[in-house]
Amino acid sequence: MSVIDNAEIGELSVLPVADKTTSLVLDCETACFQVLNPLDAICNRQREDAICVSQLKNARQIDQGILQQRPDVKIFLPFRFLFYRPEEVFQPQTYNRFLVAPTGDHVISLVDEISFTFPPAPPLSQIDDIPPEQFCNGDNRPADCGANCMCTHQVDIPHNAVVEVVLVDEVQQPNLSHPFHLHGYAFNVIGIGRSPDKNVKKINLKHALDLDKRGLLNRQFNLPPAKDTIAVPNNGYVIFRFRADNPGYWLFHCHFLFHILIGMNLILHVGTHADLPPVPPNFPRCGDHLPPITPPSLSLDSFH
Ligand SMILES: [Cu+2]
Repeated sequence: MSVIDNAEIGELSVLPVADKTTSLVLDCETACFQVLNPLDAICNRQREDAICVSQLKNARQIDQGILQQRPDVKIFLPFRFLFYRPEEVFQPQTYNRFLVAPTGDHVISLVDEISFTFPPAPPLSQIDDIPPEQFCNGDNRPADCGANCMCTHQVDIPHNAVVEVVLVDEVQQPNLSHPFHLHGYAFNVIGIGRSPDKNVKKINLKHALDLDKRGLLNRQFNLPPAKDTIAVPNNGYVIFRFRADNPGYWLFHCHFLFHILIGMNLILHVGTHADLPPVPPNFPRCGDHLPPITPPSLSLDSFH
């Protein structure tokens, strides 16, 4: 097989080498190419011109713990955009970050209703330089955190736990699949799909939880493939699992750079500091170097 990889958008086209002969090309006018992860995928249905990652089989043996019925930790992560009104963006004496979408909308991103902000120092080597109140997650939101809740989103995971993550696309932009990437691990893709309920036009966290409770999230345990990046079908979901055997602070984020900048990230914190090697002597240190915010002087003196 030869493979055409459109890595930037996470698509992979698979072309059989044998089809290079003229007769075969003529024979396979309808289904010569199979696209991996089509933007309009409904992965729990077979089709001739496309396959999903969840329909691939792993060539290696799978950790049996991954295949057990119930994972040790299950994390639902819905993600969406939050639309700003102009007066919310331009607040005096603030550095407000936002993305201007092709529609002209000013947006930030939320994962589990939190917009990620990077910590002022690296947690791996300078955890004592980060105020504990900087960290948050869906169960521990800062008091008075508004609709654009900004903090360092971190989910704590016990060392060696079997973890299941369910990503739910609440952005629902047609022809846009957010490619989520996890540092530190390859995970097994257990399921990709969209709601089987025809009456539900838009999936959300509540509906995904309900489907899960009713056993209607699509999961398959026959040699689930290993990946470290997965495209979430728009208006759909992805389920993956991994064994948390690599302690540390691992960034998990959409791989569109402009989505990283507006908060479509979080940290999966595996284990404790006792599981980490000591920081080497004289290891370089850094901070955020954020300059003070001062209002511009309007006096004429500033022009001379
Ligand atoms: Cu994204």
